[in-house]
Amino acid sequence: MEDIIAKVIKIDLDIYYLSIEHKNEIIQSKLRGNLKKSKNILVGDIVKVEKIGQDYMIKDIMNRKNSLIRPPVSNIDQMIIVVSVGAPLPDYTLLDKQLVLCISKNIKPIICVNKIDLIDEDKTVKNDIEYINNIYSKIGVDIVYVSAKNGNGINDLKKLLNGKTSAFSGSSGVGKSSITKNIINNIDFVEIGEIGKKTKRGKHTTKSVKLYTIDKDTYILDTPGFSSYELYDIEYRDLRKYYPEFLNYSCNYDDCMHVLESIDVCAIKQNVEKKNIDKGRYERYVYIYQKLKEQYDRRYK
Ligand SMILES: Nc1nc2c(ncn2[C@@H]2O[C@H](COP(=O)(O)OP(=O)(O)O)[C@@H](O)[C@H]2O)c(=O)[nH]1
Ligand SMILES: [Mg+2]
Ligand SMILES: [Zn+2]
Repeated sequence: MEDIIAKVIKIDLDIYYLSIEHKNEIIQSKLRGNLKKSKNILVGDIVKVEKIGQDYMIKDIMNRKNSLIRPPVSNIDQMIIVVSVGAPLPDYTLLDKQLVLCISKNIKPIICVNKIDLIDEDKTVKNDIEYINNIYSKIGVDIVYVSAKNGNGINDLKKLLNGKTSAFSGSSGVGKSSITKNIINNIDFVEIGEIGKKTKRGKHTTKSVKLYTIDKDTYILDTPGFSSYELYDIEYRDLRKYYPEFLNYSCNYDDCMHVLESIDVCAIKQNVEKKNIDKGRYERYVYIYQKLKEQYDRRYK
């Protein structure tokens, strides 16, 4: 029999819930003995499955595109970074950290600007929309403007999700839940929590990371895990690699960190001065760099 290719959407002790590729079908499976010790399967993994009698068995795990430790998940295609132009106002340091995380993990970042219905209420709304549009589209990030309140832009966002595995991130109050609710409205939504109940296992045994199937091959990660935004495995020396606008310029020294070096030798500082690089982005880079370096120094002193 031909192998089935499927995606792990939930793990409940030794039961793996799989969504079959190109189908709206979910099956339960177990791990074949020889895999048990060697591999730690994550939600998001693509696996090869065989049917033995009535049972589905995972016999192989495909190579991962990426994986995260917190939350433990693999093969995230894109991150919908939600920022709000009403309360809470955009936190650009947080936004930049999220972009660094995405770029370092080969996850496509998409900035989702929410609460655009507030545009007439306050001048800061317009300013923030303009700033985001100017600075972040210039460095190659896709931006989508929505209002979870009146539904504007939600269809554009839905289109971007098609055929992809997406995670939502952003601080509390920006509208992640409201947007998600809007998206899964009117879709034949597979509530995997229901499947969990049939196994009669305690709820507490379920790992909190799971993928919602919103269509064939279209998944949304459901996890509270993207809330601390520590860049836990990024070396301060590598931070500069994850700023697309820095890569256009070369400094006098290959190992220039663009922080303590003099402007005479640092092409990044020169181009901040010339306004080719946004000053705010640069200042936040320095701030994040210093935090990462402090962390590093504390660990290795
Ligand atoms: N005006 C306006 N308020 C919104 C919008 N989206 C969400 N909110 C409100 O913002 C608050 C936080 O939303 P919520 O979805 O819980 O944010 P989360 O913490 O990111 O999940 C709630 O009071 C929502 O009603 C929007 O598009 N416009
Ligand atoms: Mg929420
Ligand atoms: Zn430099």
